[in-house]
Amino acid sequence: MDWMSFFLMVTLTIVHGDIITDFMSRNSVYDDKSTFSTNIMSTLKFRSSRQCASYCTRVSDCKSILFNSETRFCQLLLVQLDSVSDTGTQNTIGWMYYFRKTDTQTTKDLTTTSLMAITTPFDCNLWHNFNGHWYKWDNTERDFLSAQAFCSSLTPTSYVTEVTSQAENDWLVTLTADHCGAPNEYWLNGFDLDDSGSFVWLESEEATNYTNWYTGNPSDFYEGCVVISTAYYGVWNDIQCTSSRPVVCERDDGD
Ligand SMILES: [Ca+2]
Ligand SMILES: [Ca+2]
Repeated sequence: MDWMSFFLMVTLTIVHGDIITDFMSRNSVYDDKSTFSTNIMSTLKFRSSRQCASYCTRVSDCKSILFNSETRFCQLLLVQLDSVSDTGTQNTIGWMYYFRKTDTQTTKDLTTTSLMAITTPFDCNLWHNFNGHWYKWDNTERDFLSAQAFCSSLTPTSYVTEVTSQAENDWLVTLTADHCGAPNEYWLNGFDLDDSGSFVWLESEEATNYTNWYTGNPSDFYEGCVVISTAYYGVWNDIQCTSSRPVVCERDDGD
């Protein structure tokens, strides 16, 4: 490395470090640590830890971040990690932990920069990552077949959400009700193929092993499609496929 490159690298490191430390502090104790899924606000993709940190400082509920410099994933956390919220190590390595300074600590910074004057709320029009899958909320009410067509028409292509765990079910409530302020009944991709009352996921073609049926459901009566009520604890109801509901589309990581 020649001196010019070295000088440039040092300069970039210093500038990079300064922007981070204005708002976020580094704590390597929680590098590569994981936490409860309910503590993860969302997972986004940014080019640098600086962009990840910057996004966090503009979202009021974001308390800390884990940024992976290899995959570029940026996890926004609703808590600062401590012995209670730390649930062990991540499946992958390369995660660096930063926590957001308290308001008192940043008051001085606020007056000296315009960055904090920008307030960017959670953007419901973007894809958001949860547990390795991407989700996109859409508030337009369509019948089930149109909702399916809508998801598959997106770029990248996707499918109506298939819920395979309690954590994913909770995430749909968080996304639609908490973040997007639109608690409602949303289509799921389950379908009662043979009118037997047992549902399969149309994308994975697997049986609905995890379910969260509301009492008395599936109730059938020509109700071959499924909705999740994010206004009511994420319970499921089978309804007629010709009803109109909004949708959350899902796609796999890397798609
Ligand atoms: Ca899923
Ligand atoms: Ca029903």
